[in-house]
Amino acid sequence: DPYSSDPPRHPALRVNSQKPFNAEPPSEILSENFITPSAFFFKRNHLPVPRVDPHAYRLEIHGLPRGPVCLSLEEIKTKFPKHTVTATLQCAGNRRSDMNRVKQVKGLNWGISAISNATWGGARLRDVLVYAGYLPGSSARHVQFEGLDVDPTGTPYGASILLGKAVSEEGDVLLAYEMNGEDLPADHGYPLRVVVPGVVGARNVKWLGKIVVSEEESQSHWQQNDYKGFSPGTDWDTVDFKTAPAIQELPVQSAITVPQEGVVLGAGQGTVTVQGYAWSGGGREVVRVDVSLDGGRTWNVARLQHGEEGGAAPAPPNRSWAWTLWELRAPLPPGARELEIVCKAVDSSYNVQPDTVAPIWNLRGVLSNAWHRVRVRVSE
Ligand code: MTE
Ligand code: MO
Repeated sequence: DPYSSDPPRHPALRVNSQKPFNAEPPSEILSENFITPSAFFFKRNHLPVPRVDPHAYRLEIHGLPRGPVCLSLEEIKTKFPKHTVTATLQCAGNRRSDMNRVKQVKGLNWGISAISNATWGGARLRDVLVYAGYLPGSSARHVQFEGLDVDPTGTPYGASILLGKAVSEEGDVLLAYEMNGEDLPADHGYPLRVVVPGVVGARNVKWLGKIVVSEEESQSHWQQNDYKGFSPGTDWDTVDFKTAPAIQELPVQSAITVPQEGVVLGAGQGTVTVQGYAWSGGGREVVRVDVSLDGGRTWNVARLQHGEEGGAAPAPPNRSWAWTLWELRAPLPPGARELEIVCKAVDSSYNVQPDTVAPIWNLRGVLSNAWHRVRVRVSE
């Protein structure tokens, strides 16, 4: 069993698939902590977790003038300044279950918790590429990553990002060896992973073994034939993956973590407290979250918690990599026996979420970011 050396996991995780291991935390845990504890951080593995000996570990870097370059873990930790970035990772398939309710899609049936926020520590990818000889003006456009996790044919997980993002001083792309102040856990890429803030989870390659600077995107299945968006009218008989770009930055997203669907609120309390998360890709800041208690007829503005309350410095413009937690306390509408709570976020480019999911349905169930709706009852 290639999965026999997978690490132990927290029993509270909701398991979507055991082999490979895919799981999300109970959603109310997400809004309890600005920084998601690593044990509860969602886990998305396509393959068995590779067990890597940190002393034998080497990172190979190809495609640059001084290359190929080979670095040990110790060299990555000592040759380059350590940089920390608080960044949210979201799987392209987060909230896929909403799309499944419209029409069946292909993929893991994620709820609203295939998203989490951590503080990552490591070397800047930019510094490592400059060390390997990167100079502006090269004809390369992409940085490809390969994991040490392999399928039964020996093919590794792979993905790529734009070179411009990788070398930008403001891109904050890390080769991370720490998550929340500790060594990366096995599930999250020990001993080294890429963290590409603002970019879909799939490009944040774990158990990083190789970097290739290239004129071409990664040729991996996951870059070429997966993680792309299509029209609701495209089905598996007609889809041509070459016609759509690989997902990089994700669209604006939000969801309600508290209360949960179907709970009964006590009318005697007089108020309702609604909590959730909001986030947008590309470093766009969440500037507002609107919450409705009546299915979207009337709206209230939620109070935003950007992370500064936890002592973090405010994010520089266009570098809002971390999510925003939010809360609304509002009087219960008099006489209401049922509430349809809805949330929607606005980002710094004034991008908004679509009100319903059917018009953005796609066969792979990615980019599911319609208004989130939760129905609750109010006791007599
Ligand atoms: N990297 C490798 N090597 N193998 C993988 O299966 N999964 C990707 C990405 N990096 C994956 C990977 C996907 S699809 C996502 S959403 C994120 O890792 C999940 O990161 P996490 O498990 O740390 O939450
Ligand atoms: Mo993902």
